[in-house]
Amino acid sequence: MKIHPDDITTFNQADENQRAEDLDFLTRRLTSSGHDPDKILDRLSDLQIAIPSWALGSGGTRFGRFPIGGQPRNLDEKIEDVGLLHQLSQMAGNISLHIPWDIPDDTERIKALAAEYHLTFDAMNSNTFQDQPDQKLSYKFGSLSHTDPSVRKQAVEHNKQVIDYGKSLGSKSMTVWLADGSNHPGQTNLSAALKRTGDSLAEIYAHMPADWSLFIEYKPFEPYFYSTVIPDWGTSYLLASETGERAYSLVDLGHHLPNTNIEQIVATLISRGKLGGFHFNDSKYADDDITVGSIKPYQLFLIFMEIIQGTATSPHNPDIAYMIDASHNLKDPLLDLLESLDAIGLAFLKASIIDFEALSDAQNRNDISRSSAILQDAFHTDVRPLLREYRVRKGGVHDPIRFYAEHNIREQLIRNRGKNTLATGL
Ligand SMILES: [Mn+2]
Repeated sequence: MKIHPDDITTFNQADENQRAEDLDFLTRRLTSSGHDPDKILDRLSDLQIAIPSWALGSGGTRFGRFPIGGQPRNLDEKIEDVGLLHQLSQMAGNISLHIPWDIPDDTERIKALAAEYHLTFDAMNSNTFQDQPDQKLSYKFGSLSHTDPSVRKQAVEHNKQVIDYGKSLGSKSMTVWLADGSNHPGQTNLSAALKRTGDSLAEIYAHMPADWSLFIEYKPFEPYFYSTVIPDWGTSYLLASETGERAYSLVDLGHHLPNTNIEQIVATLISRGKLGGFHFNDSKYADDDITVGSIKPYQLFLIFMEIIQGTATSPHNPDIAYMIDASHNLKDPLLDLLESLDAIGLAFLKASIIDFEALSDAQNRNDISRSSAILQDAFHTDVRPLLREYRVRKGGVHDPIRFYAEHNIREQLIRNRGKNTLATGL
């Protein structure tokens, strides 16, 4: 669904004066503390967040699923939905495909359709964590790490095929989240499984074009509960370093044990030029996959602080591929994604207005109280006027969440697609 530009203009004009006043107040504050709001907005424009093709329908748990109506029935409709998110927010200019859930029937046509919505294809995602109906060998006991070379070969071939799809769509990277692991002590030889995984990754890497990157995602538990082959950033970093120059670690916020200092992991990886990808979500207990920023907004702010500082001092780190990796079990997926985009934009803007010079000075003097005051000052600044201004300037709407509700978009989607549609994905 494309929104008519007149609807956007009408919506934005409604409280134009109030917005101008709010922006003026913030601009004066920022300018007086040495910030250039236009420069900050330019940097925000570079922060495009990929929406995964599997996040547009209702999610579920292993206990059940409560679908909502109007879900996208095919890849075309998924692209339409991401296009809508991007048109409203101006922050979701990429789509991340999952194979085999979203195999493009005709890559040229799909590429052209995405271009119509001003979308490009971000990292491709393979799947060796479940068996497909037509699959010869089972991944029950692993894929890239399997003891049987023929299962490993099948998994490697699948990854190569995903790269080939990505090549024809203009993607430049591949994410491997390896679910391999074990449920029982003694079930696998841990070091041998890691070695086999490294060998499989090397084969996948060798298949990538020279301008592609490989992202290696880690997770401490689930779906296996005793061990996972790539449990933490250290193992991911080790594999990335051994696999090659264009292999990087990918940090998923939910893939850590409770209270892990994720911002420190981000800082360490960037300092070594090895942070390639980042997945947004939030959690209270484990990999809850709920709306980013809804539980720990301060953590998100601290992560962006490390990203901004790190990329300034480690220019050898590549541009980070950002993606929202959440599951929408109760909320309307599109609304939830718009909320996530808001949270990401606000955390980024707050981190952008940190007085880094003063912070560095306070750190060098070991003035803890001053350091923390500098962070609090940025974090508590209401930067919403700046995010609204960004969207309006780029042709989006100042408040995508309100626009979505007021224009009854879900109801329109249900009318167009039906009430009992099902989207492929988790
Ligand atoms: Mn992820």
